[in-house]
Amino acid sequence: MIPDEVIRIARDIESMRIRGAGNIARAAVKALRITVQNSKAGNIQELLEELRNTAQMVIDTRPTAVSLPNGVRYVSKRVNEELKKNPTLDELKEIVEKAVEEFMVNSERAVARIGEIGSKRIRSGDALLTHCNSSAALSVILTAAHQNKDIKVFATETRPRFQGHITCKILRDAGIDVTLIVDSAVRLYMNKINTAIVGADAVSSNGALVNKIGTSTVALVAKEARTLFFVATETYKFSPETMIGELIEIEERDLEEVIDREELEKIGSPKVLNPAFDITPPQYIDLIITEKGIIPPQAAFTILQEEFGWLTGVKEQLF
Ligand code: RI2
Repeated sequence: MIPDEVIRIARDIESMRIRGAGNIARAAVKALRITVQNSKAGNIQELLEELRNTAQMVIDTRPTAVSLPNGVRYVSKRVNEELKKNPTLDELKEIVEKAVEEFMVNSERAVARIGEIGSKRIRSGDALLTHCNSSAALSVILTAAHQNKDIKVFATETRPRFQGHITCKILRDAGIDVTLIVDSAVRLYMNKINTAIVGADAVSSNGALVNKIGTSTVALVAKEARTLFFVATETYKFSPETMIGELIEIEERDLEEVIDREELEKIGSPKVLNPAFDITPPQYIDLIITEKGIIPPQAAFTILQEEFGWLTGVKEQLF
């Protein structure tokens, strides 16, 4: 039986009530803790089955964000190590709780570290542009502002969900000079921008970025205008599956996010596509700011190899 609270978390991730690649990973990992706390398992095998069910449920909510499986993997790896020591049921539960706590703390620390590292690349007087709402990208911008650097920020609306509004609110609350623009105005203002900075939902082994729909247009326009394009991301958003040739699935969301049914009928019911993400090739990315340091996109493979070793291509068993 999957606890109601876990089902609620899965629904909230799906509906984007909980959103942002980092936030959803933390919510998924928290769901594992809730599973253990509500467990009815009488033995270890039953507990592992409960954990597997929760893991599958949260991973399936949003197919693009690799932070979900990677967050779950973090906990699963600790459990698998512990299993070799023949733990009791209670000891195993304790390991899950500890691993969850560790993931929470480490992932929050990573965002702060990305801010410290990335802010060194922001100068006083810079005009920045950001797309969507990324806590990693905002960490860089907010840290630069805390260092009393005089910056202004252009924030795109980010149709269709308008996450740009959240970005504006956060930056305005921090007293930063922010201008909201429609997504299609990016080219008009790009010549005024020193650096465009965005987050990541996934980074592939060749350094390509998967991020909110419209990101690749921002990167293309930045390249053409000779504006720097930075990505701020924790290393757990790098996709190990891409090392063995898997493609990152682009989530297609409900058309009603784009247009309501009544209006759709009025305009003759055309087909509607609503991809949540797009792909920016590595040659459009100047650098990737991670908690481990600044890397060129070409170093993505090294990060993955360090984190996951050489994959065999055999799908690993979670829990
Ligand atoms: P942080 C978001 O996805 C955006 O695409 C954002 O750039 C990315 O997650 C990373 O966000 P969505 O949940 O983890 O809005 O940096 O679809 O907060």
